[in-house]
Amino acid sequence: MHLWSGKVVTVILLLALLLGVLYYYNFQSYRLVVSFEQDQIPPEGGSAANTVITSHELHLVAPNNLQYKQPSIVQGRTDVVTVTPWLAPVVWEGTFNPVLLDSIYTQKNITIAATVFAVGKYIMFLKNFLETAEQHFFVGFKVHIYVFTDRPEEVPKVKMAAGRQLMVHSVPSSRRWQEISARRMELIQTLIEEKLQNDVDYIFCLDVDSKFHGRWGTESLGGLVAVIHPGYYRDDRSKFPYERRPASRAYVAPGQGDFYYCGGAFGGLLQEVHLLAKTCRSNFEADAKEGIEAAWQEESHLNRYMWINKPSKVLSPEYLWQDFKSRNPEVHIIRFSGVVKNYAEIRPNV
Ligand code: 5GW
Ligand code: MN
Repeated sequence: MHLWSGKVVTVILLLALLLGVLYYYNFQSYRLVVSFEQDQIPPEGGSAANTVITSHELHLVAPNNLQYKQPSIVQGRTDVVTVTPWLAPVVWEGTFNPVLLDSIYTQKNITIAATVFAVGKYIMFLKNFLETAEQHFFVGFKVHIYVFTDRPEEVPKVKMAAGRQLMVHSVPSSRRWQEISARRMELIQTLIEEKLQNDVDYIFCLDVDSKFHGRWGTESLGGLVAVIHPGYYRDDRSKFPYERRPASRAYVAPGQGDFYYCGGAFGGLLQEVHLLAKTCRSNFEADAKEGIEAAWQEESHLNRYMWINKPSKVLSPEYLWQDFKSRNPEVHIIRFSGVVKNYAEIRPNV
């Protein structure tokens, strides 16, 4: 009897040891996966772990007297996907109530920043961009537009509504697109660090060779916000123009990738966009040191970033169409689109 219970104790101890070893092994491999992905993030501070995200998303208060159409739980858009597999909303016309959203966000007294680069001849696009932003971009909200240009004296005088401001920052001229592109993320990173920390809640980074045609407002707010590229959204992921060389830090392997996102528009909470800009810049620069330039420069790095760091809100191609493309039936409204440009005329010929 005594001997038998001794054996039971030994078996139990052995089992416990085995479980301990298994648990340790599992924990180690989990840590390996995590630290591999963190290679994407610069080690010197600002990593996801020590970034404090103060979110306006967490508590949505509506005014109690607002009258609006009853939302349906069984009827809505059925021709498009309105939620990602990680349950982020995909914003299409007909999925949100603009009056309700505006009344929720008005109470939060938020400020939205937008950055736009107009280097060299791209200054010619700025007037249209700014004038149409006045008509459609966060109308009725506090908006600060930051223009980065080498031609500050050519910035058009556009009349802006109360609470909306234009800030002009000088940048050196550059003949190489690679330099302009590389510096975009750096300038966004330092702008956030040095100027925006205390007065801005959300930021959007937009291409200047585009203009607004319809509402772009509070429905687009989220932690990390990406826009679906209009050129590829019906294609198989094998056709997406991701960076395909493993040597690049923008690499996306075959069989990976959710959507192909635009480099010409992205945004979100200030802290989220800061981490994105910092990470993309550091990966871009580390690639450059090894003589690698990703297929679509920062757009490739952005796509790699969004594959690992899933956007919490995805904007449909309504939010960055292209003027040369005819409108597809699922696109009920074009809100923002890239203008047709004469490359020979506007780009520095290097
Ligand atoms: C872009 C391509 C080749 C050489 C120079 C440029 C360029 C881009 C430039 O000379 N000046 C400039 O301000 N940019 C900024 O980068 C603009 O904000 C522009 O919207 C953005 C992205 O370049 P795009 O719009 O030519 O790129 P795609 O992919 O929209 O055609
Ligand atoms: Mn563009």
